[in-house]
Formats: sequence, structure tokens, C-alpha cells
Amino acid sequence: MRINYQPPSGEDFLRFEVPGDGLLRKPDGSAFQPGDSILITVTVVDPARFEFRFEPAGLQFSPDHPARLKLYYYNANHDFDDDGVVDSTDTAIEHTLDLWRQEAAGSPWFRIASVKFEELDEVDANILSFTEYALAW
Ligand SMILES: [Ca+2]
Repeated sequence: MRINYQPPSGEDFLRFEVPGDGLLRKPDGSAFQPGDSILITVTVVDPARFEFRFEPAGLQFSPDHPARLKLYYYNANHDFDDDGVVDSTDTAIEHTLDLWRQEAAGSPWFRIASVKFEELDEVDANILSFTEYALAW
């Protein structure tokens, strides 16, 4: 699935990809059988903060063939520290941007392994289960 920036850009904002053999367990813990399907919902909790809720909570993906989340922040304000100028401090912050996950609302956020392509303003990560994810430093 894909979520795009509003026009005039219309470029990719978020992409979520599930390989054909990527579904592992349903939220009730039971295994997927051939031919099973499930409705996945992505809610943009806060587009300015790149915060997203993936449902159904508890859905698990195969560690061997995980789902893949790609976030594109090229249309985000690159004045990350909000001091009015884009300078080396913002570049340093960009180096520390990562994907974070939160198990449930109000729980602590944890940084997860991700790959960043700064020249593309893109952060990619393997997703093994559903919860909330955000791009932050
Ligand atoms: Ca700045």
C-alpha cells in the first residue's frame, strides 16, 4: 500500500509492502493457512510527526520474509531543531533519524533497526509485528 503527499507534490509519503509469504500469525496467535487474507489498516496519527498506527495490533510477519515499511521525508521541513535555519545542526539531527515503535498508546517508544538513505530522504525498516511506528531522533 501507498500513501502519497498531498498535491502538488503527490510523491510517496509511506509505502508498506508485504511479501506473498510474509504473513505469520493472526492477532489471536493462530497461524495463517494458504488462502487466508487479512485487512490491514494504516492510520496517520500525525503526518507532521510521521506517526502511524498499524492494525490489527498483534499481527505478526515472518522473520524470514518480513513486511517492509518505507517512509519518505523529502517534503518535511528540514529545519529539524526549529530554529529558523537549515544548517549543520539539522544535518547532524538527520544523521540520527530512525524508526521508533510503541507497543501501545502511552507505552515507551523504542528505536528499531532501520536503513536510512539520506540522499533520498528515505528510511526503510523490516516490520515483524503491528503497533505504532514513528520517524524521530
Ligand atoms: Ca535548524
